[in-house]
Amino acid sequence: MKIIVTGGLGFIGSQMIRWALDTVPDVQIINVDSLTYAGNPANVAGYSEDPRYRWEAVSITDHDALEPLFADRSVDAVINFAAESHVDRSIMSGAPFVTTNVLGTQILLELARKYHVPRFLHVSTDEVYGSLGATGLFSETTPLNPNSPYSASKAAADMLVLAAFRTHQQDVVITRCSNNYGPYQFPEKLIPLFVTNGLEGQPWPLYGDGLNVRDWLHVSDHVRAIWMVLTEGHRGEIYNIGGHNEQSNRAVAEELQRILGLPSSVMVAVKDRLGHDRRYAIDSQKITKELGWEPLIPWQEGLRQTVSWYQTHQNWWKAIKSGSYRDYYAHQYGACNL
Ligand code: NAD
Ligand code: TDX
Repeated sequence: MKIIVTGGLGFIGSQMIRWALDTVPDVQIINVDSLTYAGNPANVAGYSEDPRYRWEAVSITDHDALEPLFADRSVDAVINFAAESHVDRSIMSGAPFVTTNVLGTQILLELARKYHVPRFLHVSTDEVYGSLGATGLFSETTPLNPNSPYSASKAAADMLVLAAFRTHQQDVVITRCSNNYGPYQFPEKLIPLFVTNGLEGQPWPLYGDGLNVRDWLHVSDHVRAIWMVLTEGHRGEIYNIGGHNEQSNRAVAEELQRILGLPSSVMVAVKDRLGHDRRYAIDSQKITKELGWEPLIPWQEGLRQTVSWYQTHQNWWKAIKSGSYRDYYAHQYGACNL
């Protein structure tokens, strides 16, 4: 089975590649990743010499560079992970989000259609549904109501994927997952930011009152679900993926404090994210009933393993934090007096 995986040098895409090469003997992977700030070849270290794997440093917005990868008609599936993925960055500048997440997805869809790729799996997010109040869950039929430039660009991409199904009967499937955590997550996101700041003796910037809620899922549970949808999901369908694991940001921070043995003073209240979605929570009954998927990694165990990974892989994140990421961090948190 020959698959084009886009964004395979990022957090979730690299987990997908490592899992597939470990688990699926006849898989062949072309990793299309243009290596933005979030991509890192070290995320597939130990796998890049595998003859079943190759990396193409191409943007999903570059139609002409992509076309030869599709032209021999031997590709069985596309899994589209490539995206600008960080909400705070989209608040600073939304244009790259529109270019990659919207235009890039449409270009991939058109090439997959032209060269008769049998399946196109688009990796989306629960953020397209907007924000919940204190109760309720997002189901696949919840209307799209995105609030940030990031989530608006993801929602636009979802609509283009569904349009390809309705207009051309193209075989597409969409997954919408809740917040992921695990190894190799870029340290701009909540959990790796707090863990690595904790290991460096730096404070934890908790936005607003710290009571915004996310539904956390281990990244390995997410990629298992994606594989099930790829191989068994029904064309034209959307599958929500969630962890049944709602946590406020303050509760996440308190759990990390316990694991790392840090005092509560490590948390510093900073100004809130603009347009900060209050609560996400996923109803994932459909994927469970239709495909038999369930999360396997318990939250506290997964979080401990994740902290341990960051403790034993300091070279990985220190290389990131000592580079151009420092400019982003200074810009994002400088005004917060950290
Ligand atoms: P990430 O930011 O860690 O990785 C994104 C990858 O895409 C990087 O390797 C980057 O180099 C690559 N990329 C960016 N623009 C590109 C372009 N134009 N062409 C080719 N490659 C490009 O992201 P992630 O957290 O791994 O998220 C992967 C996907 O999963 C995204 O589509 C995101 O919306 C979705 N998602 C993420 C989460 C989460 O919690 N992280 C949850 C649900 C859905
Ligand atoms: O410094 C911080 N302080 C803080 O309080 C950061 C970076 C975040 N937060 C809060 C904001 C959110 O309520 O923590 C929560 C999680 O924030 P992020 O890690 O930035 O994730 P989120 O905005 O929820 O989006 C993530 O999940 C859905 C991914 O980044 C998206 O790509 C995915 O679609």
